[in-house]
Amino acid sequence: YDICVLGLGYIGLPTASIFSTKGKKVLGVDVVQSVVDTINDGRIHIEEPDLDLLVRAAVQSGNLTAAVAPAVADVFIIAVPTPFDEREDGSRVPDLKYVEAATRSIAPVVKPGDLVILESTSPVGTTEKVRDWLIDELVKQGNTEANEKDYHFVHCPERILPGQMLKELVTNDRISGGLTPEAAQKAKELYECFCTAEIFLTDARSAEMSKLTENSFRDVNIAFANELSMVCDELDMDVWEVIKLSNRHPRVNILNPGPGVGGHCIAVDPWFIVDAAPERARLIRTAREVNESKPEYVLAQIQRKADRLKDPVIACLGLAFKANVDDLRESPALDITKQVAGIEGARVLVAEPHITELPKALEGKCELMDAEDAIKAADIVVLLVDHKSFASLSKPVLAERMIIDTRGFWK
Ligand code: SAJ
Repeated sequence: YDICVLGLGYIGLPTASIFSTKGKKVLGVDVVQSVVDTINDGRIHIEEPDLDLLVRAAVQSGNLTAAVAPAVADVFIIAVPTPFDEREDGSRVPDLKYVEAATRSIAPVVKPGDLVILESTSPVGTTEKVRDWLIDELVKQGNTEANEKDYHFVHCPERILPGQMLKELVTNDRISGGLTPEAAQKAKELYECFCTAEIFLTDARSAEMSKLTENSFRDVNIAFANELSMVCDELDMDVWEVIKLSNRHPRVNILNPGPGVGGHCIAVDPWFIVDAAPERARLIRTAREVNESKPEYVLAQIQRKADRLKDPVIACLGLAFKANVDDLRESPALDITKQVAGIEGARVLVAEPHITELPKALEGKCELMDAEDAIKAADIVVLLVDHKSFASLSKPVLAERMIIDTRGFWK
């Protein structure tokens, strides 16, 4: 193979597919057999606009094959998740077990001259660990001559936005951070086959830190908006009006308050910086705490309205972590809905146009229904996700309901 991509999730699958459509022979590796079978069938196991078409084209071209174990290739791209463990004080520590396992798994097939690229978002220093794990595994497997100089190691973080991944994969600038300049250059030349934007060369640690910094920047800015929304509530003011006016200043661009920050990137990556420099990363940590407190704050708002009614009917609109995606992981909307389901005497209706059955945590506790039917039946309507389809809900019906619009969507 030209390229072996380890991890066929939200990043690995589009990346493997796009390389295949550019004529590269790609082996996609995933430890889950059903994922491998689905892809070899030309189908997909995740939802992302047009990804199905890309994967089908890649598989039909004969250039993309999936398997549960890696094989000989010139390039290995690691795109596995980097989850975290939670400490008692609420802070998070990155867990690199999947990156380590993926790295060690290529030892039997990697050869001198190969390029090893880490795409997974990782704490500073991880590319160096990848190098060390690989050499350690090679030595363990009997290759006592194994030398790090024979391989090229690079961190080339993904930056694509769920919901518009295929466009951003091609048009976003990228960073190629090598353990050596030669390695960075090699990765740049590889990505140039589909990336039409600029690719910047740097060292691996700077690339790792840049990626974490980008997501932390967004988190801090969303925290500012979320804090402002709570301040305005206390002052009995309309935060949306305040933001709209403030944003008319040429150097002010406040983001949107919401029910909290979800997804597996922005809610996670800032912790990797906090973990690396706990005494210094004060603002980044506080921003995380502000954003993490928002679901509870929204729940209290709902509870106060529910307390005024006997057997309230509450409609929760949206479960996804953000608008127009089907991804419910790390979703504040799901979190809040779970808690609403626990409100004494309440009947909870859920509308989420991107799913056909309720997630396990809500089964038997809520009713999944069409959004229009849900608002008609409800006393309290809670807008949790600004899905496009919620824009056209009946205004007269909404006007007669108690509304908690966490996104300022109906303003
Ligand atoms: N959110 C708000 N208010 C806003 C913007 C977002 O509450 O004004 C919430 C969203 O509802 C969602 C969360 O923040 O719950 C994150 O959504 P997002 O659209 O900001 O970002 P993600 O997680 O989908 O993707 C981010 C992107 N990073 C940046 O924009 C800096 C993307 O480019 C990265 O590739 C991705 O993380 C990643 O994989 O790291």
